[in-house]
Amino acid sequence: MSDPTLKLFTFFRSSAAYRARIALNIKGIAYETVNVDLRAPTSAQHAPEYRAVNPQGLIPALLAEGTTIAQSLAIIEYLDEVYPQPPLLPGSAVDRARVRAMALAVACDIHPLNNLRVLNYLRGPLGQTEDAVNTWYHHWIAAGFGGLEAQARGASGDGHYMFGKSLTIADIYIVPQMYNARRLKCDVEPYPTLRGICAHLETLPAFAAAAPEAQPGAG
Ligand SMILES: N[C@@H](CCC(=O)N[C@@H](CS)C(=O)NCC(=O)O)C(=O)O
Repeated sequence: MSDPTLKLFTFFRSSAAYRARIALNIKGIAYETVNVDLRAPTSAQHAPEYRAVNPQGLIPALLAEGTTIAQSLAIIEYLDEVYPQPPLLPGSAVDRARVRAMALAVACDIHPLNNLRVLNYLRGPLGQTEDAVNTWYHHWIAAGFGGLEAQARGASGDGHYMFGKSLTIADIYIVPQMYNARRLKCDVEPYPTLRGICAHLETLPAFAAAAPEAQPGAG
């Protein structure tokens, strides 16, 4: 399956873009990429050319059907609607709500607190030390992962997926967040269910090909 009009604005280290890459790979969709280097001094997310694409100045953004879609969850649900196989949400309304709740715990409650611009604001205008910034980062990972560990323990069918026995959006959200938690040296020992699920998911080709190290220009 391929749609030559799809273009993903991405950066190898962005966990929100990592989510979109996983979804595109699961669906087997070919797409073009545009690299948006978030690192200072480039900070391409703030350049006028990128603000014209996504005025929020955040990645990912997906160019599809002649328009731009921002927000990874909007992108992924769009892909799921237009390319329904394999489905990324379960069949019943209550199960879909439970899966979305786990994805949103990452998207709304963990990631925004630890995003680059938040950490830079702590470092810059608020004058916090690198130790304080790391403490902040670890605190919000622990607060979020504690709840997700309990949710996944109750919802995972076989310890391979966050919900039931097949891939859902919740899996697409946990892997990049776990990747970042490890990169920032958070203690992930207290989350054996999440660790087991991620260890399985990371072996799947769609996830492996989306990993930061697998992206052109990573490093
Ligand atoms: N809720 C957004 C979050 C997007 C986001 O925060 N992306 C980060 C990279 S992971 C970004 O562009 N950060 C740029 C910055 O903080 O300046 C989504 O799910 O797409």
